[in-house]
Amino acid sequence: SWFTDSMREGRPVTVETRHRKKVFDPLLILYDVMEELAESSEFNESKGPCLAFRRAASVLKSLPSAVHCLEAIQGLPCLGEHTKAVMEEILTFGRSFKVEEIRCDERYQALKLFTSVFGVGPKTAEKWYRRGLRSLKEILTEPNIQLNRMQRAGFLYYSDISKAVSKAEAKALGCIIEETVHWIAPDAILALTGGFRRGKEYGHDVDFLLTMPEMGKEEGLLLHVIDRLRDQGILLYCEYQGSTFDVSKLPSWRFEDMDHFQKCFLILRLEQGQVEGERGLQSDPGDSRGWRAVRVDLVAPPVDRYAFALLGWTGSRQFGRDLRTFAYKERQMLLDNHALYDKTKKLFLPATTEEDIFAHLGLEYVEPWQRNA
Ligand code: 8DG
Ligand code: MN
Ligand code: MN
Repeated sequence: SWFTDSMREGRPVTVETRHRKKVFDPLLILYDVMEELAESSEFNESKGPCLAFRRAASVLKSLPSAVHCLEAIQGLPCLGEHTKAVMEEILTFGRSFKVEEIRCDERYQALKLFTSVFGVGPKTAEKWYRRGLRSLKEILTEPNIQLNRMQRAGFLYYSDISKAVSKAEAKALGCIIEETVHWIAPDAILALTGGFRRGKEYGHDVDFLLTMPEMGKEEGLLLHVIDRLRDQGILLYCEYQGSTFDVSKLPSWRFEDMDHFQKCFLILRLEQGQVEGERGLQSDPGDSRGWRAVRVDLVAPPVDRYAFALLGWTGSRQFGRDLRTFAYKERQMLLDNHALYDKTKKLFLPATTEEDIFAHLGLEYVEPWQRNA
């Protein structure tokens, strides 16, 4: 089917596979430490160190096998003295005291907990922490806290949307979205993006891109899709954002935040019976309601930007960052989710496929499953 075709591009990810083995793997511990250090720097608004830790984590993720001595990580890029010191600690003591200190930190714990709620960013989390709040229950019972609509949905569906989405669940959602989109517009173009396109087994949401073959026809599509999902009774929450895309703007290679395409962040109701392999099975015996809430992102770029949007939304975030940096530093080109601009020739380089973009950059095509940096 359509979903299986999208997934065929996917392959298993080494670090994910390793996470499921319960053996002592210093590299895996180091990877987790680097991710936590990155998150902790993010809370402290230390952007430089945060990116350095993320790059280090990304390099570690790409290493294929277990490492049992420090020499094995010598000479690798993006691994500084700090990383090596942590690795030495892990190899000697089996753990890192530095990261354990961070894990015990009250502020870190609170910010991590608060930002795990859909709709709560570091700023809101910090505000709550400063008010002396420490638990989700305290947030919900504190009379002076005003939650916005997104945060209310985040709390309402907290346990469901903090649970990982499986590939089978993503596939079931893919069928629902496809049926809905093609019921409205049979010629609509739909693609699975995000982690599942990269072949990941689990994700925190399911991401899709949709457009129409004729320019401008995509404009009304997303709102139609939302209406149709509501009519089917499966729309639990919808945050819609209209397009703010400006064709004359140069792409920004340091692009980090939201792109300007029309999009929506949804929470959908997924019936357990629609998930392959779970028919008649009860995944959680305590939970008999037979459905779960899942986060879904839909993005609708105009068709002439489709390839750029697909490349950007397929991620990973780190891969996107690395590619944009490469374009800028090595090719004097500006790349983001909307366009590619050649600074030397002073012109926009059009693309209809991801292959076109890699070709413009003078790179060989990189398969989605190879973009798990
Ligand atoms: P996951 O859901 O499995 O946890 O991972 P993911 O699929 O890689 O992450 P994601 O947060 O769902 O985002 C998918 C990709 O889209 C990610 O690599 C970064 C990219 N991306 C953009 N723009 C935006 C945006 O505005 N919001 C989000 N959340 N992601 C964006 O290019
Ligand atoms: Mn995703
Ligand atoms: Mn997403």
